[in-house]
Amino acid sequence: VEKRLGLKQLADKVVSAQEAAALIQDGTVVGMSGFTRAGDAKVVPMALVERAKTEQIKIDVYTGASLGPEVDNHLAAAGVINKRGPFQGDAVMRGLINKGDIKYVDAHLSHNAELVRQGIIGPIKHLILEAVAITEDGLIIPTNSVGNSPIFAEYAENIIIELNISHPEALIGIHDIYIPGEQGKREAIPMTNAEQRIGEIGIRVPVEKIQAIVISEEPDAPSLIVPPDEETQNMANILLDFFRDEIKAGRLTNELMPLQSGVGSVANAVLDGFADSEFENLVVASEVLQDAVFNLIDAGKVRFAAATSITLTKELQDKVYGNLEAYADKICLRPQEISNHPELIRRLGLISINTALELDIYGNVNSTHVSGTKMMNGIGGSGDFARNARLGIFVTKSYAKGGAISSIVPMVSHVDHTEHDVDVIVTEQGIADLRGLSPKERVELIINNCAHPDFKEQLWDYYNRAYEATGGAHTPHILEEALSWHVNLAKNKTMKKEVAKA
Ligand code: 0RQ
Repeated sequence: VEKRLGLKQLADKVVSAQEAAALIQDGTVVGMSGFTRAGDAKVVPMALVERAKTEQIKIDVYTGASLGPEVDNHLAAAGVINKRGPFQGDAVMRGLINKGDIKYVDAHLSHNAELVRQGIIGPIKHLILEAVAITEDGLIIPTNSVGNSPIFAEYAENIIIELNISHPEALIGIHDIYIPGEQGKREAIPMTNAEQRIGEIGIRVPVEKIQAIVISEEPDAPSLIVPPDEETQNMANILLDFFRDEIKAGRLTNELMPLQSGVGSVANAVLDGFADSEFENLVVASEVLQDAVFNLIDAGKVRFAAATSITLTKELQDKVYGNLEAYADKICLRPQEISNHPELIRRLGLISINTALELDIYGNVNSTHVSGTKMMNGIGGSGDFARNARLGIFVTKSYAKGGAISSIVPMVSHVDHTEHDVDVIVTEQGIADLRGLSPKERVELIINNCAHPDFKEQLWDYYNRAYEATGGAHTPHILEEALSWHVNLAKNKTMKKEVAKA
């Protein structure tokens, strides 16, 4: 502990998790560190769960992104969370959101910091921040994620540190903390390639803001992704062929452009597909580094990877954290405001790969709402990237729930990424390159190349009748019928219907 607590004057701030949790006040806004189950505040929230057994306490919780079971499961189930933002990915939390018990503010992850600056999120009474060390000169070194912690630290009234001594000391030096100033007075962000370091290795805060320090040894909850299967492997192959065509067309080189890949099993599998390819010297400029990125570093394919968090399965956690020194000069963790900054995504020319729940025949994408009403996880950073990337790619299997659901529908039941933000769609069936195409030109590619064979005829039937009914309008729809596939699903547990043969 002494080695990790460089600022000796803080030694008398060390308290138990219970004592720290007692500082949190009912009805306040609390920021917490953590991004996709990495670098989460853990022991103080669990002490709050205990406290809630004998006392009514409700708080608004803002984080980087989704947290592990301590917050998004246990703290939620204990009834402590009034409002949650900006991202979650937990079955218990999701259930409470969809029951109306928790208010959820699902937001672009790059926007949060500006909302804090403007006082829309706040006033933040406490920040609970997991750190691997506090240096002699007062820098707080975060653990496996940075997320929104720097902006929360700037605006929070009080900071509670969870000094987690189970994280390797080799994390010190991996972070690059740069905070843009006030809008209107701000300089351009001084980064012209993704490998540059532009900030400090930790978060600088006035020492008097540190109210308490709790020593912790809780590891991060491992990621829950499942290994690639035949279909995700196929999607990866389709995407790699697309990149080869882009090289032939002179738009990309063998090093591609910096890659962003979203959360989840599909996105991870797609990235894994690079392992046996000819692409090399790749740079990853993403939000989350999942297993695949470290496998690609090991395979000598990725030369540098920057993100705002590292989220690994148990197996990879042991491998990577047990040998972090070997990766130290190849990885970098930044605030999510920087990893997801539109200015940088556009300047660096990112290739972004995110996952859709469903998409429609014109290319609008729903990434968040099951059948238009029930929240799944949230938009996360997918919108930050899709809109501003050089190439905005969406991947999804063409079907869900054993084939009862078509991921390609006449009209999406909720829009996260409009047709204007979606360049390329990949399913296990094939690819639709929508760039430069008008809505009616897209239909053919999306249905013929990407839809599941079970639903192609039904999609064409809808489109042809919509075309007739609107006299070939810019975006043909039969409004009474556009969402009928979702209605059918609710009533009959399937989107399939008998198509009348002409
Ligand atoms: O549910 O496991 O109960 O069967 O949705 O679907 O196919 O396992 O895909 O794990 O990659 O998640 C969009 C949710 C995909 C995720 C989403 C059901 C399906 C399954 C999961 P079951 P898969 P994944 C950067 C980027 C938004 C945030 C984002 C996500 C479950 O990728 O949250 O991109 N993205 N952030 O059965 C009903 C459909 C369905 C469906 C799939 N059409 N209708 N259910 N499912 N399609 C990271 C961050 O921002 C932090």
